[in-house]
Amino acid sequence: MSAVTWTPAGDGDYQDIRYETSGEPHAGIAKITINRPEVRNAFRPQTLMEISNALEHAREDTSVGVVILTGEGPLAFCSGGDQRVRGDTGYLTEPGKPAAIGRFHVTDLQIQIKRLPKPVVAMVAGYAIGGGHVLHLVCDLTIAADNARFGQTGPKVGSWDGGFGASLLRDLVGPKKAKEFWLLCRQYDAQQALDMGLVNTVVPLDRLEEETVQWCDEMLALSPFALRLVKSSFNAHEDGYSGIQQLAHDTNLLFYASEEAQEGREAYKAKRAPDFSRFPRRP
Ligand code: S0N
Repeated sequence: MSAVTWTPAGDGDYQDIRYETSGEPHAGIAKITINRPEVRNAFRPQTLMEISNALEHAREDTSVGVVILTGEGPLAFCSGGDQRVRGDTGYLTEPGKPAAIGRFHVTDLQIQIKRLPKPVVAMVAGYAIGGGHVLHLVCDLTIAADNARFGQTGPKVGSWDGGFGASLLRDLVGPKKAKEFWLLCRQYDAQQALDMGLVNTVVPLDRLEEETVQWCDEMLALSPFALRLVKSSFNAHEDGYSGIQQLAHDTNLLFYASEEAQEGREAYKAKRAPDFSRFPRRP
């Protein structure tokens, strides 16, 4: 496969991430890299706000069809919440200020990844641990390097993610194994992760990006609207009314292109009664 040329994109002044898009012959991919290798790519609120901003760019950019989420370097995808800025009421944007109010910025980001109408692929080298493990869970696909290690540490560090961290993990590996993750806080290697259905494939570390880009290229050759609907179909039952809303609004997008919908719009603008008589009442 020919090498990928990555070009910085988005707002360009990120501190904690890199946001890049691919050039020909692999155009159509946006890559978000958590760039805090000194802490195994742990995220602080700033990191999460920047990933969120980059995802919004990827969503709005009609040349982008697939997003890769990854971590800088071979040692970690992400080691979860940066424990140095964990306050008494969540994670702090102004660490050191005794009165600072924290929150979980990661909640919104997890939902944003799940609802993004383009596939998101986790490209995992090294550790995907704690909240970093949950980030790969919410991605649509996971390509793992052979040095990848997966696990939850919550009960070790006095926390847990009973939302996606429990439910999506249970969906993927079954309830007994998911409880093992959380109740024992063990780590699992890439082959174990593949065997339990936690990742899509495992490749040698030096082929990780090549393989991930190949999977992206395959998706980019497919119908973008069909991929959008496939993703929202998987999401529909998990996301309650919001999931159904996404599917429903996607059907609106298609219906707007029809003469039947346009008759309603044109009649309103012309201040006349709409005439739907020429449209079939489908069996
Ligand atoms: C990743 C691990 C296994 C890597 O081990 P390794 O390779 O031996 O490296 P270390 O020497 O341990 O680490 C290198 C340097 O990086 C720092 N560092 C690593 N991880 C973190 C981190 N998460 N926060 C801050 N610093 C980190 C090390 O301290 C070391 O620094 P120096 O060189 O200065 O000593 C290993 O590092 C490890 O186990 N890390 C901790 C993993 C962990 O427990 N993460 C937090 C788990 N919790 C969450 O992620 C919760 C996230 C969250 O936001 C949330 C979401 C929903 C609901 C609740 C929560 C919640 O927080 O409660």
